[in-house]
Amino acid sequence: MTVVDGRTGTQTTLDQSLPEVPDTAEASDRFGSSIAVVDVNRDGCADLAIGTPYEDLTAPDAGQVDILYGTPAGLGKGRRRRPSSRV
Ligand SMILES: [Ca+2]
Ligand SMILES: [Ca+2]
Repeated sequence: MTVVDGRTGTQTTLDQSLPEVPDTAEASDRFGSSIAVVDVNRDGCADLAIGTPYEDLTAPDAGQVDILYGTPAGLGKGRRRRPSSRV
């Protein structure tokens, strides 16, 4: 999926092959099939919640949600966390 920075207009393609995105890209994951912008850690920078409904975890197609934290330097440039849950 492609994300456009509203301040700079910079376009970034996100998938699970990037170091700031946990896990590995598989065609059947459907990474980014749902997204939400929210300030999860309440630091004033928008964060991106990315749904991957068919990610294999302990069970096939369990699904997960990844959070990419926004920072003044850009999306995914700060610490990262991988909260996983069924989607
Ligand atoms: Ca994956
Ligand atoms: Ca934030």
